[in-house]
Amino acid sequence: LSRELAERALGGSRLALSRLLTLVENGTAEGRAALDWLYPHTGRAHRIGVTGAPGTGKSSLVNQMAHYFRLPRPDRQPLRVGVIAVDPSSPFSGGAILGDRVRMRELAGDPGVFIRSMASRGSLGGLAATTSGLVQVFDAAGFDLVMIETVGAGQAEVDIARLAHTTLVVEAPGLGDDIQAIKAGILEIADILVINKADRPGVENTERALQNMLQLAHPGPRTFLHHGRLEQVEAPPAPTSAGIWIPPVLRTVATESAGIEELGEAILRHRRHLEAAGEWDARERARLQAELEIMVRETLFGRWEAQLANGRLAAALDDLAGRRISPWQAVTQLTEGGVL
Ligand SMILES: Nc1nc2c(ncn2[C@@H]2O[C@H](COP(=O)(O)OP(=O)(O)OP(=O)(O)O)[C@@H](O)[C@H]2O)c(=O)[nH]1
Ligand SMILES: [Mg+2]
Repeated sequence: LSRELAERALGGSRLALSRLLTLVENGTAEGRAALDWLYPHTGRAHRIGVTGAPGTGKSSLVNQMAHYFRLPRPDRQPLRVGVIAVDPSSPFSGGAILGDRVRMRELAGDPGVFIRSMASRGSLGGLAATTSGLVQVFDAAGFDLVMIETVGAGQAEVDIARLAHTTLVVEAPGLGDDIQAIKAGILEIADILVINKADRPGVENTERALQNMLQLAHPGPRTFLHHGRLEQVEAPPAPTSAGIWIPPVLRTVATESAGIEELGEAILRHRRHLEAAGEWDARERARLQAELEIMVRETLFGRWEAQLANGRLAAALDDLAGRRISPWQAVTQLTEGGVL
């Protein structure tokens, strides 16, 4: 079943793609088998993370960008765009936020855009791993760009941003969003900063605040710091002829399609930068290592949980709470007997 679905998804069937995404999202055995089969076909898609505080206009921007990348340009074919909205606080489809042209295209069955919402709750094997599986499906099915929208600035968003080659952090004037984002360290992961709702008052202040933060954050090889674990794997990349990427700060008004071309082109320019600087492969490797570690951890934990005799955990907790054993003694007790 999964092999057949995967073949049909590769062949361009939207129904097969949709079913496959569901199998993967639900963490089923068929989903896993399909991913095994699809994996050799992955590795080409440009993964773009879009994160920021609630209501800053991420979904509106994603829709506008999807539309922009579909336009034929003198220098390239229309690009195929997959979208994954992780735990959207406002539903993606059916809302007024969907650009009319994009929606019409969807209705007309444009195989070049596919939008998928995903609930974060109850995802098996961790949100980042599940999202990664969905991205692999889009990638194998030939989507050139996969945009991943996440809300907020917590660890989950940072983990998901690590999946991306290019991370957009979306801010809006006022509301102190910039301060929140800075607090959470989300700026560290930004490759492109977007000030959306630039039609609102206070845009200059937000821009100044972001520029100042960037200057503080920037000296030296901060591109290297971006996607986390890289530094533990290899030495910082020496500045190459491709130079160091300094995250641009761009203004947009998603509701009026303003600034979308500049944003779209900045995303594509970032890809070229990563490739020229050798960072595309370095990020890929760092991401694979991070994902592999997470998956091994989940697998071992699952095995440990499965073999645990009834009541053993409760008994150990009683002993811990009663100060009869220490936490490390509890770990030793609970893992002895060749769990792995
Ligand atoms: N004035 C103005 N309003 C905008 C702009 N972009 C989006 N909006 C409006 O802001 C509201 C939120 O937009 P969304 O695109 O849903 O924002 P979001 O960041 O995806 O929201 P969540 O996914 O719920 O966090 C909607 O009512 C949009 O119409 C903009 O550039 N200017
Ligand atoms: Mg949204």
